[in-house]
Amino acid sequence: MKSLIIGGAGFVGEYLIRELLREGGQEVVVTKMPQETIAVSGVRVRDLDILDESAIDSILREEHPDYIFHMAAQSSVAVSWEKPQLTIDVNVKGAVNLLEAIRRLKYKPRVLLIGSGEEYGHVSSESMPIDETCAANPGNIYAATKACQNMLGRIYADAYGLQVMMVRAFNHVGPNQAPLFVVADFCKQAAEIEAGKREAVIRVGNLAAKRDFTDVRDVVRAYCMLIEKGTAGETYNIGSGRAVAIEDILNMILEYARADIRVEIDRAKFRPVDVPVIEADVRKVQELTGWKPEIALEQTVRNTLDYWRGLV
Ligand code: A2R
Repeated sequence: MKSLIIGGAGFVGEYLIRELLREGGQEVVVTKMPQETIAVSGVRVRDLDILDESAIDSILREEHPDYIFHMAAQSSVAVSWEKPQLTIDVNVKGAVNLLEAIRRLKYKPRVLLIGSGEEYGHVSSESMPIDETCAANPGNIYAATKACQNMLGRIYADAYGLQVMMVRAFNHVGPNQAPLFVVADFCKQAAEIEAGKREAVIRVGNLAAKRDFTDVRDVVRAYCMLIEKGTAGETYNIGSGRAVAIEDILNMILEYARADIRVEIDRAKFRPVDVPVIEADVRKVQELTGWKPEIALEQTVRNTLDYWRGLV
């Protein structure tokens, strides 16, 4: 058995590598961008830009993977507002490049396309928690590209019989996440304050937004279960099933911090459009695989804060 992780040098990729190695019994090949490094040993690493069609073809033909996890993406909502063309190229064209290369193979690997809970966009409170039958109504450019990837995945499964499953991952958090994302951002600021490297003020954006946070280690366990058991053409939500206000997470960090910290609202951290509440209905993945999250949010926040303490 062989797994190929495309875009494995990112935040989630490294956790997925560790999970696959922990499970054992298979070879793991990971692609990364030329300038990136993979910190985990025990895997074979290859360079790949997902926009290079012929390079994808070569890798698939040479490696002949049974499982393909497609993680390569421009993954930040904030960056998607700044760089819409790049986001569309990497997230949409990149996915099509991969699907086309798979279509040309003489066998059918099982493929997981990683999408986002953001795809659902503005959903009324009566429709919470959001299940997979809810229509996508993306509220930002990143979400639109992931909704497009989802539709393409289903079409390739239906039209060409590709063994493609789609996930919509809601917010996932943990140590090593870039501080572009809210929990990492707050923890980094708190750790810098504790270390005396900045004044005792955390700058925050929209605290009222509620999101469904899951520890990244739980998320990658779900990916491994789904690539094995998922039904082609189907979409599966991955989340905790519980929306938490950003303010509650901030309060956890303030409580765990070893310093008195003031909070200041920074309008620059607000997004042009922000969705007020996002909460997942995760019964579909649970019923199929028995997966459920095991790491409490408090634990994830503590681990993330400790990670940033170590770094600063
Ligand atoms: O942008 P970089 O240099 O950090 O590289 C990212 C990589 N990537 C690409 N890989 C191949 N060809 C490209 N043209 C390309 N552009 C970017 O994908 C990075 O190493 C990886 C994505 O990792 P992160 O940005 O850390 O995302 P994360 O949190 O690991 O999320 C994985 C998946 C993504 O599809 C997200 O949209 C989804 O889960 O939530």
